[in-house]
Amino acid sequence: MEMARIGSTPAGGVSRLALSDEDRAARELLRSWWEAAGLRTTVDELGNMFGLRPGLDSDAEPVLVGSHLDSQPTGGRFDGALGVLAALEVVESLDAAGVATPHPIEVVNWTNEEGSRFPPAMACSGAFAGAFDVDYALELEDASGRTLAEELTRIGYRGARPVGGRGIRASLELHIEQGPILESASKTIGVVTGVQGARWYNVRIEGEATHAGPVPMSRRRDPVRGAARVLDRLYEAVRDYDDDAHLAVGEIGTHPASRNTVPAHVDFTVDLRHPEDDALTVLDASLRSLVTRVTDEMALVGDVRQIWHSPTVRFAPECIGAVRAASGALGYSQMDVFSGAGHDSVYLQRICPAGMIFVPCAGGVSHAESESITPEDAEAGANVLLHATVQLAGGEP
Ligand code: HGY
Ligand code: MN
Ligand code: MN
Repeated sequence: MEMARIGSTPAGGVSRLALSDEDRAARELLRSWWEAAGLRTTVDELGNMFGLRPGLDSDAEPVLVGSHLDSQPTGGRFDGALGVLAALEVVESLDAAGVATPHPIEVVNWTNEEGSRFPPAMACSGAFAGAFDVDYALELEDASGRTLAEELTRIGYRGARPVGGRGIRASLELHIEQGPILESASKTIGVVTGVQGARWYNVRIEGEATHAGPVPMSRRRDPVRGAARVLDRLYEAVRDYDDDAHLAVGEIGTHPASRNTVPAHVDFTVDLRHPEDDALTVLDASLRSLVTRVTDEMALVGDVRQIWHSPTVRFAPECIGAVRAASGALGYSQMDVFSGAGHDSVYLQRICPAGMIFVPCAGGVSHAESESITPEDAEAGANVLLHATVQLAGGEP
């Protein structure tokens, strides 16, 4: 709740866009809590923050436990923050219990998980895992043209530590489900088996700017009509594909944006998701072909650029097992869940055994200011995170 005061919105959510002043304040508060817990804080070149709790074997590879503090523009108080703060709770609980683990434990706050301000999502955990070059991430731009590098420097988080390139024993992340499955099934713990695939696009429909009044409708090349037809057909194509196909159009913009000028072009984003990669391949082709068909029939010009492809990921059986065992030993109701939302753990699975724990969120709502969880579910998630972390760090759960 104290963290949620940073970037808090009147409607009860948070707005803490990556590398904003609010993100900096959240990072400073987290660092103060980490240091009070005796953790040594390091920051890498992409602003990823690490707090090290030494293990009995100082040469052993660390278990990473964390999530992200950046939020959507009108985000919720728990998306990301629950996992970062539960990781701190794990360290504090181990210290209070006087428990040491063979492997070190490193708590983490990943930069720009959301990819809302600096698309694509998870680019900084992706660079840590070697999926992107560090320079690619540094050069990501926000809508005003500011780069991730400039903003890291501005808030004082362009660290010295190299990004990734080191051995990791395993990683765990506690997160709210951000969907309705656990709540509908009245289960407390989601044992996350994997994450569905995602493809992000920037689409431009080009027409011809003209006066909103005199020009006969038949002589206009209005890109808004084209975009509307593309979107209508795209929603139908996704609906007709199957119930696991997901589409969101989060940003739409006209240029110029003036009420009495027919725009020259319309830009919009497309977020396609599906648990099966080959389904996304088919939907990619559908998007491209319907943009071509609509723009041909309306004498417009279309451009479809894919800016991100995150393939479907299955988490490590070892981590799934540790989460399942911890949840069982603690007596929580549990079920396997395949994640509909993307997470930094998607990229960590490329370099180490990764796993996630879900807890329910009210109504399955997230990426909205009304996002909420119960303290009991937060505690259950943190307890499972604690015991699964100890197991993966070589201790006795
Ligand atoms: O887009 C996602 O799934 C994540 O919330 N960044
Ligand atoms: Mn998240
Ligand atoms: Mn999110």
